[in-house]
Amino acid sequence: MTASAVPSPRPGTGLEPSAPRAFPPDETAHDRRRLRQWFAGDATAGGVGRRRLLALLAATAAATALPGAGPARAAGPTIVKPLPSEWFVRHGTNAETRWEALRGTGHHTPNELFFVRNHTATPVLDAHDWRLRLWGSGLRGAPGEDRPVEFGYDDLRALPAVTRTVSVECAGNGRSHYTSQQGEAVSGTAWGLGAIGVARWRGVRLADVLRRAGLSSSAVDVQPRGLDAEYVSGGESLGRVRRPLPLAKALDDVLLAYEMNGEPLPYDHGYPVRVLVPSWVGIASVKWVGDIEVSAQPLLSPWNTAFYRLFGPAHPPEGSAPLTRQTLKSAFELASGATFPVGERQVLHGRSWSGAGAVARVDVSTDGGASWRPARLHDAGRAGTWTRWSVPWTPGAPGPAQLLARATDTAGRRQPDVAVPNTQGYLFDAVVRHPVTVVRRGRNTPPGGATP
Ligand SMILES: Nc1nc2c(c(=O)[nH]1)N[C@H]1C(S)=C(S)[C@@H](COP(=O)(O)O)O[C@H]1N2
Ligand SMILES: [Mo]
Repeated sequence: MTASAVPSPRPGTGLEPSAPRAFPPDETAHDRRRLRQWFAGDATAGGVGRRRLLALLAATAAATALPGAGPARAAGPTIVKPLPSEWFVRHGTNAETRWEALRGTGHHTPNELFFVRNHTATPVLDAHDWRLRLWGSGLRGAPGEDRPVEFGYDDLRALPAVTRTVSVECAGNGRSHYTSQQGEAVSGTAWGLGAIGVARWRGVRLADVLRRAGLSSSAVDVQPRGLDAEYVSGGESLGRVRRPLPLAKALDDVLLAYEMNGEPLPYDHGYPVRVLVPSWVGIASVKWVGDIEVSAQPLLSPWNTAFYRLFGPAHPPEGSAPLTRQTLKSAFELASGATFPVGERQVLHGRSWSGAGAVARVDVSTDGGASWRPARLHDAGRAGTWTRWSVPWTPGAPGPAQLLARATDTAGRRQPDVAVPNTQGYLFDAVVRHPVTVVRRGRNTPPGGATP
């Protein structure tokens, strides 16, 4: 199969490129129903007791027992691939890509450079004994976990394959800027802007697998679960990473991916198979998927209740609807504090992306936001992935300077100056002020794009 563009969203799914809201109406309405049924005792939270979930929610709203204050680091390496410090910033069990390391790479992030977000540690699995189990009340003839439908690795590889260029971005990407730019205390991994990567993923449509498994017309939620270790938060196990997806999204454009940039998935990115949910927060793209519950009742897990909702003064007490689409962001392919010789023409490079559509334009300021000029776009704008851009700059005077990039997307959103805060620091979307230093020319000029 040839590489295909991200398919244009279908009307009625809330995925239309013009959808102006951060949360598509389908998920908001779906979630309201889900919570109502939960409080009425008809929804299931798969192993986490109702009381525990309520406690987690209450604690989260009060910004106390949060995931950042959670598990002690597992002993031993939690990531398999090498993490040279020129490419990565380490954050506990996670590794963030350095933006300066993306300079000169193509549209797709090389697998070696792709960020890793692990709740625990990468499990090294064998594709030959791997099975994907589908079970639950939303399947015909498979009422329980005792009568699952199973697929082996070769079964999946025998199904029609699709290839798509899609980003994976953590909901917490940019989180540290809530603190550094806005003085907000937020919990969670202090990511810069490097918790995103774009790859060409190859796999099968989740819709094809669900239909082959005997999807029933009563199914409403689909919940993939990872084979990595149970996640422990506040001394208590929340079980293995899992998060419900509304059926409408599961049937729309979700993949079960087994290849990343033309190679089998690397161990750290979900080998042998991961879920890939285009345009949605990274947590939806469950790695090392081992089973998928297909449910006729709405499902809840800590990952769509206590985590991955917005809490805080600007949000409802029970939190926002579960996070779905990513926000709009821009980054320079530059180290923080990069130096440039005064009076020498530079070309600044960067990338912008949006979860609500394609990037329509990018404006750059090299004077701290006083004046702006349009960047030249190097990629045709496409939903689900980023757009590379560049802008020339001749630094005028020695001293500290701030570079800013501000994207506008095809849904009409523009990056604001200030992001609306939330206690867990999700979905940062404000323009980031990138600090650099302009230095006098001379023998001490450090390398940084200067041409002799
Ligand atoms: N099984 C499993 N899936 C997971 C996670 C995890 O810890 N375990 N982390 C999630 C989160 S929070 C993100 S942002 C993405 C990161 O994908 P990557 O590590 O391939 O970059 O995977 C998601 N899928
Ligand atoms: Mo994430």
